[in-house]
Amino acid sequence: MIAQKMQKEINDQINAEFWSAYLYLSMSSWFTEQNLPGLANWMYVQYQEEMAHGMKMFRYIHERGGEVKLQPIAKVPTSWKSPSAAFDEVFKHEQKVTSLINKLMDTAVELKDYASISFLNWYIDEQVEEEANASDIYTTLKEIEKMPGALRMYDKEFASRKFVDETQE
Ligand code: OFO
Repeated sequence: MIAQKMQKEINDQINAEFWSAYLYLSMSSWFTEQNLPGLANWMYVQYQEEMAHGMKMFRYIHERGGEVKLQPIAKVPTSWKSPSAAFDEVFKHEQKVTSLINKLMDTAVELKDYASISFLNWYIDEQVEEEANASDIYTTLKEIEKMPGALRMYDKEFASRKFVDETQE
C-alpha cells in the first residue's frame, strides 16, 4: 500500500503532467496558425508524451493499491511572441518539471519507499532528454527564425516525428 503523502504528491504530479500536455497542445495549435506544421507536429507528439507520463503515474497509484484523484487543469497560454519564445517557455517549464520530479524522489527516499524510488528513476532519466531537446531546438530557432527560408527548412525536420509510447514496459 502506498503512503498517503506519496500518493498525494504523485496525484499532484499527474495534474502537472496533464497541464504540460495541455500547454503543448496549445503550442501545437499556435504553430499550425504560424504555418509551421513540422513544429506543430513536434508539439502534438509532445502532448501525447505528456499524457503518457501522467497515465504511467495513474496506473502506478492503482498498482500500489492507492486512489487516483484527478484535479482541474489550469488555463494555459495561447500565443507566443515568436517560435523561439515558445521553446524558451518549453525549456523553462521542463526545468520546473525536473525540480518537481526531484521533490517526488526526495519524498520517496524520506519514506524509504523503494518501489517509488525505482518507479521515479524513469522520470529522472526522461527529464534529462526533455530539457536537452527543448534547449537544442530553442538555440537553433534563436539563430534562424529571422530567415524565413531557413525556418521553413528547419520546420520540415519535425514533420515526421511520431509518438512512441515509452512508458509501457
Ligand atoms: Fe513529463 O516531461 Fe515534460 O513535462
